[in-house]
Amino acid sequence: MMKKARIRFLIPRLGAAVCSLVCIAGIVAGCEDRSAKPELEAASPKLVVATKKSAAEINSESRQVVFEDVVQKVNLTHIWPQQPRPMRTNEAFGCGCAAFDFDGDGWQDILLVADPHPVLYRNLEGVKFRDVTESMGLIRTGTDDWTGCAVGDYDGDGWMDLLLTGLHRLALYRNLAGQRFEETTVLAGLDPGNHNHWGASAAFMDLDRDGWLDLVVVNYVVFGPESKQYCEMRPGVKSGCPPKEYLPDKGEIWHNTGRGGFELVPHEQGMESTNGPGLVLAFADLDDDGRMDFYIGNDGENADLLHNLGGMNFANHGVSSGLAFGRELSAMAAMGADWGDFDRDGRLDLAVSNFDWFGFALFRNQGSSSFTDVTAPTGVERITLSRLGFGTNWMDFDNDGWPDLAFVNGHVYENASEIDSRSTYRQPILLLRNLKGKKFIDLVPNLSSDVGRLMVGRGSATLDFDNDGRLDLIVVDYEGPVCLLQNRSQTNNHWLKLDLRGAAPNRFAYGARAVGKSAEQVWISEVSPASSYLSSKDPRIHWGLGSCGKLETLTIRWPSGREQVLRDVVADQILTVLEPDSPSSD
Ligand SMILES: [Ca+2]
Ligand SMILES: [Ca+2]
Ligand SMILES: [Ca+2]
Ligand SMILES: [Ca+2]
Repeated sequence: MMKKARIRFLIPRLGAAVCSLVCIAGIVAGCEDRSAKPELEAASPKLVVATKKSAAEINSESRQVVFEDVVQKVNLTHIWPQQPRPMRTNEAFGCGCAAFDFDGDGWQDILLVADPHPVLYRNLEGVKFRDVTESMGLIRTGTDDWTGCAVGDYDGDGWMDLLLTGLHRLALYRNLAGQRFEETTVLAGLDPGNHNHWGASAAFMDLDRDGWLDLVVVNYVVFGPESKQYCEMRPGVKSGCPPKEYLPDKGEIWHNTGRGGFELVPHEQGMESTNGPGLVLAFADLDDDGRMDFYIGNDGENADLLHNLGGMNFANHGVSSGLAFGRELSAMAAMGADWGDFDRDGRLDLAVSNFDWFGFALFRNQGSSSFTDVTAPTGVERITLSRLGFGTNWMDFDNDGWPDLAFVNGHVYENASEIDSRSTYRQPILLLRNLKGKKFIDLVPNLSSDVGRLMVGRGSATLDFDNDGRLDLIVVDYEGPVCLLQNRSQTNNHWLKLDLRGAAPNRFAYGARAVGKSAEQVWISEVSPASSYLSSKDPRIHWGLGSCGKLETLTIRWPSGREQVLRDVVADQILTVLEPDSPSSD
């Protein structure tokens, strides 16, 4: 029995931007062959032909994609200061950023991790941002070495809460109805000193399916004032030390008690089996059992894949899954990671960034928790070889349905060129266009110079800050101004954005899976904002639909296990779907 879905359409709130795209879309029904359709010309792509491809080829591949750094226009004023020279590892580590809607007005706000405190910008309807750090209670004094951030509604009150990680620091903030953040670290059973761990990426996710968001914090190495501070990678060239100089640290899993706090899950239930030094984690339900599994990227050691066995027990399938190593079975320096179905076979694949001269990695999901390294055949190895990558995000630049890939880059040694003459400290980002799941090409050489500026790239997060159906990207330049790449691509392609709202206490439906189908095409995403490096993205699911004006079916598997099927879902809207309150809704 089909129960009526409780759906709200947000379009009337979103103003002219969305309306104009809807108007461009016109009247459509399902997917048609759009090969004969005229394409709109891009606004002002500055074409510089820098590869062996013909100018015509480059032109046709990149003309739709236009990004512009709009920080000045929208009043994002933060600048990260220059770090000391020589630079120690903790000074090169960098920081993350987050996109989330802290005040529940439908517009994604931006948080930048910084010292001595983060900077929070309220999004004023996609036009401007206003610094609300002080009025929201996030000012701190005398503390530095903040690194990452995680976002999630840990107390189930419908407001997004915030966690900050750092070197021997941790801070949990409860969101008081979008009016103020109140620090609850100690109250929630967490340690403001992070038990002397060097915290890196962290994430909220309901791991035992009780509805309450648990917390995973990935830790880096054992490091303190007594540790070796500087190394000479070449005689006379002083820099921070590689992780091998220190003991690797392991992460922690914290179970949400449902009574306002967390308790540590014993290490032998999972984290004991991981390798460290941890940098990043990313969730996906790989065996389809409704329990979220997660990848942990380590620095110079095998990566881990924690398979969720239920009851807060985990088994490490890193090696058997094929995700533990990069090229030539060597461990990666896995800084950034993100799941996305690049070949559109209905299975989530994994992209991972890496140190320079090794190539990043793209792992194709073969099913049964088994992965194949397709970095070389897809062209990703050649494109990424000279880069040292951090932030990693799947994002469909042009809404053609094929998830594209953004990598944010910058070396860890400010004197990198003195250590290896081929290396550079500041590097441009990579915007890799996905050519139908077979090849990737970098569009940055063909985009304007503000997009390809050299930076000390670290964290990054996708978001649609202006709610126009085109995914934008926020980027940390750790020694420079924040970068917000507004997507101004001109295309006739359709899109759909899903804002899933689960039953309490997991009100933002973390761990939900959405599968869209139309004719032979499939789209799959899971609600899991933790990704990239030290960062948290816009939690709404965004799909480019190409020529599809509607989805024949949209199946949502809620974290509770309920499945809901919506039919004939029209494109070009931000669709809020509320979890039905009775079981077996379809
Ligand atoms: Ca907001
Ligand atoms: Ca909350
Ligand atoms: Ca796939
Ligand atoms: Ca946008």
